[in-house]
Amino acid sequence: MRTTVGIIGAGPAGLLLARLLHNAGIDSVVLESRDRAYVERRQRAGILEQGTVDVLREAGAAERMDHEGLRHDGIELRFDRRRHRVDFPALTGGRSVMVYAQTEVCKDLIALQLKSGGPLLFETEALAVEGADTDRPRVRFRQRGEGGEGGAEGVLECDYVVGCDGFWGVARSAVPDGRTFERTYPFSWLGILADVAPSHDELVYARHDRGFALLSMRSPSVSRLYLQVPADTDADSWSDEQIWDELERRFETDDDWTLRRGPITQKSVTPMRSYVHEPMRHGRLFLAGDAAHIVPPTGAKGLNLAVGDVVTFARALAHRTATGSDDLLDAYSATCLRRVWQAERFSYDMTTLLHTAPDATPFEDRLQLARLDRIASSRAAETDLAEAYTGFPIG
Ligand code: RFL
Ligand code: PHB
Repeated sequence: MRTTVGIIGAGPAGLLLARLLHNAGIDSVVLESRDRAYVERRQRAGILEQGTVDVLREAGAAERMDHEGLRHDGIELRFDRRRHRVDFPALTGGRSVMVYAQTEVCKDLIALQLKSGGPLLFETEALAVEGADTDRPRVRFRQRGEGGEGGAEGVLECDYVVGCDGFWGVARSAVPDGRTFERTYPFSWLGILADVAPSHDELVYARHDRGFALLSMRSPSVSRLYLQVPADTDADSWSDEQIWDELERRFETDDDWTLRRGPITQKSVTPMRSYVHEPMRHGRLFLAGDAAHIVPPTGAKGLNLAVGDVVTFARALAHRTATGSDDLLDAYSATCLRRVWQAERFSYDMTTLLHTAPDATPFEDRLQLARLDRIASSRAAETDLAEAYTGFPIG
């Protein structure tokens, strides 16, 4: 098999990249280790930045999002039983975000890819990237056989390989002499999906002495909620009733706001990590999305960073095709990392602003409240949050 761009991974990064390349007349092959149903069901991100929405529209992948997505003009911060709304358009010159689940973005991109006849091979696991520092990098892969056993091995020969294979993929290990920057947090998120209308029309980020809580949504009838829990928590150790009781406590206010309860349809625990691998390129192998960097979900940045990376790569390759110049490809890693570190900084700030660390001193607790109070009382501080939340420019 031979193609111009071999893409490993059919998460949002790999799928969007295939679409952008298709639109630029550049052929690609996507290899994905899981099956289609798994990729389409994996519950993850929910918030698209303004820039991500614009990219999906320009790519011709926004028809359903524009019908079903929910435009949000703000978020609520809740602390000390108080409520403070951050008004995005007023603070950022009109920017907002879109609530449209990652599962739906992936479904839309998969449908487009298959409709345009673009090769997208499910149940095909990349085993290794070879020859990244040559003109002909290769991806060795194995296609699952009948019944999930055995399977045939093959080689995909490429001009370029883009590793969009997430944090646990194989591409990153083919970038030698890299440097990693990492931080893990002593807590996780217990996330639930519930068949109940969201209790608020915007997201609520709550800081409470018992821990952080987040109210989000998937649609007008499906709520997505998260609770800060200790790092090694087993999701099944929480009964549904315990989850609702704890959410209720952490969202408590002095007014008559109430939390609606409903049947919980999914429960899972997500660890929290900050991670960056530098550089994001070795020869003709490029890393994009979670393969190169992870942020804790508090800032809602992961998917949006992945989008920025693949837009940067697609532009750089189109530039090379049009002009013969490698300039933008050579700048890829530095261009992406600048935006990545802004998102790392913001995600870290949001995480430490809102979570209670098990070893926090009373002094640090007070500082946290002072930081929240500052955002609630200073337009400059609030604008900083609103600009970062609605997104940093790509490129
Ligand atoms: P993905 O989505 O992990 O996709 C990687 C794909 O590669 C496949 N793969 C392989 N395929 C072939 N061969 C191999 N050897 C392979 N190894 C792996 C995998 O099966 C998979 O299909 O990475 P990508 O595309 O870079 O996308 C990144 C985003 O998924 C991630 O950053 C976000 O989900 C993070 N995130 C959020 N991001 C946001 O922008 N906004 C949010 O509101 C938000 N909330 C979240 C989140 C992540 C969460 N979890 C579960 C980590 C909330 C949560 C709870
Ligand atoms: C979500 O809806 O899954 C979500 C929203 C905002 C976040 C993280 C996750 O910061």
